[in-house]
Amino acid sequence: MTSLAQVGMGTTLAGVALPSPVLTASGCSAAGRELAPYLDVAELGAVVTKSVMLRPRSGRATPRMAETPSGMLNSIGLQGPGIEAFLEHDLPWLAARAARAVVSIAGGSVEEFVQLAGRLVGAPGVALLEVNISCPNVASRGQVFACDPRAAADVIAAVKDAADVPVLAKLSPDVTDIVTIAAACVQAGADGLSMINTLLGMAIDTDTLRPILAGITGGLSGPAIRPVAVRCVWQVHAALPEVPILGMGGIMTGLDALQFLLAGASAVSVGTAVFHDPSAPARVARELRDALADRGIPGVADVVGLAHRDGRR
Ligand code: RRO
Repeated sequence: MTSLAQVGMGTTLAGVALPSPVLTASGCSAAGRELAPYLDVAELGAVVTKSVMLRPRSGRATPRMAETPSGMLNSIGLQGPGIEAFLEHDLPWLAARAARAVVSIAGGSVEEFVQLAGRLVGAPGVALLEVNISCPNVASRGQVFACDPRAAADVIAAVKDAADVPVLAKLSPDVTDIVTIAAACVQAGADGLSMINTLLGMAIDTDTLRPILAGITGGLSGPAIRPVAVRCVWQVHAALPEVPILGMGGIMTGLDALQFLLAGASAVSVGTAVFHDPSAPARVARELRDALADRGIPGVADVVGLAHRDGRR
């Protein structure tokens, strides 16, 4: 038995030391302020901010959220204040609280991603960039760079040139072979991978006889997608065992987080869970620590990829 106090919760993600392996997930708690009444943002591994674009954006028409069995659909469409307001209001708020920021950036072209990365050079408190090449709620699938290895690599290589912190590529599960996309991003210079973004889904209202979301399709998240996410982390870790992974997709409990670590993630993001429990990232970290102690496991570093140990594929 390992005592609770003895469990090492620190982890390293793409060369960055984090005090906890549990982070927020992009898009689910803006830039962290909403969570402040419920947890100490500095105790999280990091706050992963909502994808920011160059300019302010109002997003898609409403309704843009819908509940589904064990999950939810969103069709937000990259609503946000734009990079200048983000730099003025959001990052300083996190830095003042000694929270680490993983800044998610999204662009419509390689050039937009490069400009965003450039604006973030030297910004206070930025630990990593998460390059969102996988937003499902865009006008055309051609804009989902993560669905094509070449397009994904072009974005990542350009961001790497412009950035002054390690870069994670955020991948989509909506591809034939996620390992091909992961390998292309790593080849292009990604320091790590975030997986997974939401799955493209839709729901139809059987009273109005119309799609529920104004945008028709949306991104599916929550426990419904957890087995898909664990499978993606497993496949990529098996193929690229040295590549750091930030895992996410339907994590509600410490045991869910443990699954991702066992599959090969070095840290995890908690997203959809905060909609009904805003303290979820802190609670998941406590539950994970308890689970490690119960199993006599000294620390997070001892379980990363452990489920692969007998070579079963
Ligand atoms: O803003 C969104 O609609 C959105 C984004 Br950027 C994303 O990456 N994933 C998602 O499910 N929704």
